[in-house]
Amino acid sequence: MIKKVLIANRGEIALRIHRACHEMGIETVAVHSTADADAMHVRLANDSVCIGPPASVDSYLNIPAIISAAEITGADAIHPGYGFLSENAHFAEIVADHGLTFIGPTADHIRTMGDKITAKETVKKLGIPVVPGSAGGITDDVTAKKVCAEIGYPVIIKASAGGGGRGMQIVQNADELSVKLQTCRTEAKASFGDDAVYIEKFLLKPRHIEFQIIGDNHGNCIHLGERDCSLQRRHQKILEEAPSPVINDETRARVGGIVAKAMADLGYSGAGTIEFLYEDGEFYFIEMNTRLQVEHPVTEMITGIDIVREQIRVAAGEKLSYTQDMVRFFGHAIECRVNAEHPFTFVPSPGNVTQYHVPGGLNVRCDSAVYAGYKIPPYYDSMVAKLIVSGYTREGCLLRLRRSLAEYVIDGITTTIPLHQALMDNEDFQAGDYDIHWLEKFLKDKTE
Ligand code: MV4
Repeated sequence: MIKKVLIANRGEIALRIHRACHEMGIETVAVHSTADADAMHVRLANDSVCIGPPASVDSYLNIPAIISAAEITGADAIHPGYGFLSENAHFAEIVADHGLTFIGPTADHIRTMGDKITAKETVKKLGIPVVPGSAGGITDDVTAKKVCAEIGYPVIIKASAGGGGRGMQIVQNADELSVKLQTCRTEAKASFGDDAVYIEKFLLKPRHIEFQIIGDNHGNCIHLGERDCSLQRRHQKILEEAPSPVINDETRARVGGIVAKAMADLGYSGAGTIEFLYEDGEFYFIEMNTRLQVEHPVTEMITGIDIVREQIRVAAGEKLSYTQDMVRFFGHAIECRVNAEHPFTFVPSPGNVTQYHVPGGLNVRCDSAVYAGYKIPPYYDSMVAKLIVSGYTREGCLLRLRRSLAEYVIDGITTTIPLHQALMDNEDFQAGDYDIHWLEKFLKDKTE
C-alpha cells in the first residue's frame, strides 16, 4: 500500500485529499507556493515543501520542483487533485518514470480523453451515445457543408484540444460556416497549438448531466450515479446536485450500466466523469474528465462512498471496495460553490477573512481550507468553500441550505452566498426546472 502521498494542489481539495490519507493511515506532503505558506493543508500535512513563487506556472505547474519535493520527502505517490496537473498526461508519465505512483488513470487514458475527437470516437465504439456530428476532424469547407446539411443547423464547432467551453463557435446557417470554421481553427491553433476541430449538432436547451465512474486494475468499473451541473455561468459551475431532478432510477441504472461497462472494456482505472448533454429524454456524450472533480462530494453524500479513498486504493493496485450491487443511492445532495466574488457581477474579492463561522448540524458538510485570519491570495481560482447538504428529499436540502447559508459567516470579503440565497427563493430552481442557459438569464434579470 501507499505510505506517503504528495498532494500537488492547494486549497480545499488539498485538505480533502489530506483527510482521506489521514483516515487511511497514509502520511502526506504539502507542496505550496510562497503565497500559500500559511495555508491550512500546509499546517496539517506531515511535511511541506515550498515549490516556487505565487504564479501557478512557477509553482503548482512546476513539474521538476514537484518531483524533487516527492524525492526529498520520500513520498511514494502523487495526488494531483483537480485543475493544475491533474489531466496532464506528460506529468503522469514523468511521475511513473520516477518510480512514483500517479493517483489517477494511465497517461494513455488521460491523453485519449484530452483529445476530444479521439475521446468521442473511443466512447462511441464502446457503446456510449454521442452528439450527432462529424466523424473525426474537419479541415475543409466542402466536408463541413456536407456534415452540417446532414445534421441540420445550428451546429457547434469545437476545438479537439479544447474542452470546458474553450474554443467553440456556434453556426446558425450555411452562410456563416466557412468563416467560423476558419476562426475556430485559427483560435484553436493559437490557444492549444492544435488546429483540429470537429462539428456537432448544437443542442438548444440541454441540461449538463455527468456520471461518476471509478475503475480498478482488476477489470472492475462501477458507476456512482449522476450529477446535474446545469447551473453554470461562463462555463463555471455554481451549484451541483445529485441525483438530477429529471433522472429516474431506471434511467440511472441503464445509462450508468452503459458507461461502467464501456470504461471496464477500456481498462480504465481511477475516478472519471462522463459528461452528457441531456435533452428531450436523450443522453449525448460530450467529454470525459479523467480527474477527481470539484463536485464529487454530492455523489459521496448520496452513496456514502469516499471517492478519494477509492482513488488511492485503486492506484495502489487494490480492488475497488464496492461492487455495483453494493452501491446504494440514498436521498439527495446539493453543493453550493462559495467564491470570493461579488454574488451577481462575479468581480473577484480576495483579501483578509476577519471572522469565519461554518454552519453545522445534521447532513451539513463544508469543504474549505479557509480559517479566521486567513488571507485569500489573488493568484488562484476564486472558489473558497463548498457548502454541501444532504437529506431525504430535494425539498429538505433546500430548507437545509437556506438555514446553512444564513448561518455561514465569512467577514472581510465579498462572497457568492447571496446568489445561492436568491436561488433558493426562485420558483424555477425550486421546481428543478433549469437548463444550461437558465442561470445566465437569471443573473441578467437580477443585474438589469
Ligand atoms: C455543446 C452545447 C450544445 N450542443 N455541444 C460548453 C462547455 C463544453 N463542455 C461544451 N459546451 C457546450 N457544448 C453541443 N453539441 C452547449 C454547450 C454549452 C454552451 C455553448 C455555448 C454557449 C454557452 C454554453 C453554456 C453551456 C454549455
